[in-house]
Amino acid sequence: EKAKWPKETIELWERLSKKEANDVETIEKSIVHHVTTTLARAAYNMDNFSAYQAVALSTRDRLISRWNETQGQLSKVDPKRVYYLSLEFLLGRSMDNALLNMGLKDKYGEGIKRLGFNMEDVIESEVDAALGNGGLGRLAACYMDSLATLDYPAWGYGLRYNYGIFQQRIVDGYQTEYPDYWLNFDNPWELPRLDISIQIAFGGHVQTTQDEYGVTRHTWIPGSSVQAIATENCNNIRLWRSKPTKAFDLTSFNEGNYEKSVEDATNAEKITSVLYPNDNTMAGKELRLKQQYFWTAASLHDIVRRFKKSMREWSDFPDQVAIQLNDTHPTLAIVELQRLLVDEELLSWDDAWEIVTKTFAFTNHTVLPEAMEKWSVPMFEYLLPRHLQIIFDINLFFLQKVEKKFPNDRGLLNRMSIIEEAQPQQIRMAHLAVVGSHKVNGVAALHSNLIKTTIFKDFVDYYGEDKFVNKTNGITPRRWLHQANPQLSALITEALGNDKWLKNLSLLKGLNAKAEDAAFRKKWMTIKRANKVRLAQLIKDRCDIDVSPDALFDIQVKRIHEYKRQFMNILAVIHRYRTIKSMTAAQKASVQPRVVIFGGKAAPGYYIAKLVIKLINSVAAVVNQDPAVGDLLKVVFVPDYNVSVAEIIVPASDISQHISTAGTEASGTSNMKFVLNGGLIIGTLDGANIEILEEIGEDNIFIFGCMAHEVEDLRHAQRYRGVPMDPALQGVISAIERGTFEDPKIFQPLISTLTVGKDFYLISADFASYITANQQVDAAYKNQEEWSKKSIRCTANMGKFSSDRSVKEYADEIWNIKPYPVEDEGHL
Ligand code: F55
Repeated sequence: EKAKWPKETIELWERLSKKEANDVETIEKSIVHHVTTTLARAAYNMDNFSAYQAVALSTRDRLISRWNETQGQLSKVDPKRVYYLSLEFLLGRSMDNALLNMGLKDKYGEGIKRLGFNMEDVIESEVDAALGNGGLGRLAACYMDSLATLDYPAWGYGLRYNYGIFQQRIVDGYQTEYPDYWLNFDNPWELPRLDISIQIAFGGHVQTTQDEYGVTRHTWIPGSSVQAIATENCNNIRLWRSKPTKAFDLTSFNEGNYEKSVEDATNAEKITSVLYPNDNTMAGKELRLKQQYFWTAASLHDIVRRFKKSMREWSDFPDQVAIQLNDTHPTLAIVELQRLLVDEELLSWDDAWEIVTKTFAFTNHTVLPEAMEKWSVPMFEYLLPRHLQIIFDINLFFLQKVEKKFPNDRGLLNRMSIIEEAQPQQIRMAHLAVVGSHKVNGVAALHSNLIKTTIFKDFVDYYGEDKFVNKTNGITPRRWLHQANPQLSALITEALGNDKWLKNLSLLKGLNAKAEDAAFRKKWMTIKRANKVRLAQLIKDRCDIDVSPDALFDIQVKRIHEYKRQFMNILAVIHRYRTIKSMTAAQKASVQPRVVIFGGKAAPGYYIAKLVIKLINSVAAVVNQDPAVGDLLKVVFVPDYNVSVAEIIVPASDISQHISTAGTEASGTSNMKFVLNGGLIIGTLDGANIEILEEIGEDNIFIFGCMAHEVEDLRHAQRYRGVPMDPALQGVISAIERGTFEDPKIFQPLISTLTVGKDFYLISADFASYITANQQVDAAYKNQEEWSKKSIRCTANMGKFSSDRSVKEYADEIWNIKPYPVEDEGHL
């Protein structure tokens, strides 16, 4: 149409769509414009929150115009794209990040100050987008940041939950959960795409017919349907929400059943109501399966619609589309694409299956058996009858090929089958994901090797080694250093002469030389102290506990889980407490003061994890008010740990704890965040700790405990040879049982997990070396000059752990996609 316009019209559009200028006055005008029009408020009834809304809307205007330009240019090139399917995107706040990425934070800060507000308070008014549980969801957010930064053509697909991960409050030492209704006030970071709406079907039955050539065709006749509506954010994430379908409303309504039609509508909206709060455990709920199908079907429909615009052959699909499965949660996408190609596009099974397997790749995040997704066949059949048939066919053809390669091995077929022969039968989603993908990856070197020798061993024998690769996780330095630790970021930029390190993190190596510079070390440690003061204030505000920023800050923040061993940490704290209590005044004088900080949520149904939180709080209550201890030891549980709290905590640590039983933590990513910010870590030889050790060197990390290959023998010895409990640990347990911390009856179920022969996570086996490692930390911290060198060398050698590196490896070795830098045309 543009071609038909007269010259004047085109010129008018071009003149009026020039980008807004970046001077403070223009910025102020746009803020005030949003206050007076979009928000319909006036200066005299403004508060921090409305200031936030106005700054957010103004920021969004600028983001949208840049983003539009990118999308417009990309759609002309139509390159191969990657689609990152994740049920979780743990984004946190957006405004600070967006302003920093556009290089406009200072200008906006100045403008908002002149308008009578303080930028830090305005930033604090934003609520977190907490659509994730922990590491897996935050990884997806970091990857979206890197994909955008590196100009890869990529879309994230997820669900727009009305309720994110629950808010945690501590009542009488116990965790209580509150709904996180994050959309209470409009969300300025999303754009409703009411034009993008798809019908998603459920239930019903399958009709089998012969076509004119005598070929059997299957048609799914659904029993009900809901609508999927898209919302988009400027980070290329498309989130679906469910709505009742018009047609469906009418059916019940016309039958004169008003109540039923309202009930159906409510059920439709339920699908995207709430994020399931379990990490590393499988709930098996019908609503969760509905979520998974709703989301994968909507996303695939959207992907296929975009592909069809290009009028290519179906066989070109894998050259245009790569789909990454973030864990097994989106595995139904494999089945849905096969169904679309065979039932609706009428491709042959084999042609379709070749397209499917070339398109998908699968990331595994755990080896814990309780986390493996399985769906009961009867429930699945009721919701998705045609998909069940397809899964049985995929399994049949797969097992026939296995039988051909390894004949007469019933055991092997049983182990590899997608269907577990239980009562009732179960669908093993991890097996389906492996069979339907061309690449399977783990998230750290140790973990990628472990999956090849344990859960997927038979599949490696069958497919060969090449299908199974490693992609060590990474984190975005834009949020986790530049945004969270602005002072350290500025010092690094000053030291290196520019800020190129932000997009090429290996340049941090240049800081190694600075470790020898006493003046630089002083600046470095002054910033660490300022960050500790900031955290001490948060602890005062949230817990009303006074902690000294001169003490060693020792931090363990992550989801509460037995395998992560927060229990072992608090047991060692009790040991420390008892040691201090037994000391003379002279002995106490040489004790290194320590503040032990915990944070993290327990899944609401995870009884033992919740007891660990209670124990931490009971210990804190006793220790913190014991005059015999004073400032030598403080214990803090920071409630409601989330991304924005992490942004305060991470820069403030002297030491952080990553102490999972070897072989259980697939990677860990907070370990990377702490070390990048100059915090040392104490950890086991597990997950990415091993690779961090390789990068920063053994002088800059405190390693203890057994190795992954020793775990099996240790468990066996414990169980069958009755290895006695570690004596120091025994002393600690006795103290709890004597009632040192509240009524010991409360903690009996927790203590029982340590019974000889049942200590599955090997707390007793690792306890002595854990205590020793903590003593080494105290000793090392006494020498502040040497400690500061270690701290600088930590940051200097963390380049590998940028999510830019991870994403580039995925792009080159799995997705086969290239970046498309977009030129800035200076137009909206
Ligand atoms: C959420 C839901 C289900 Cl059903 C299962 C697992 C989860 C979940 O949150 N998992 C998770 O966070 N896994 C973690 O992934 C990180 C990123 O790869 C790893 O660093 C971490 O080791 C792993 O536990």
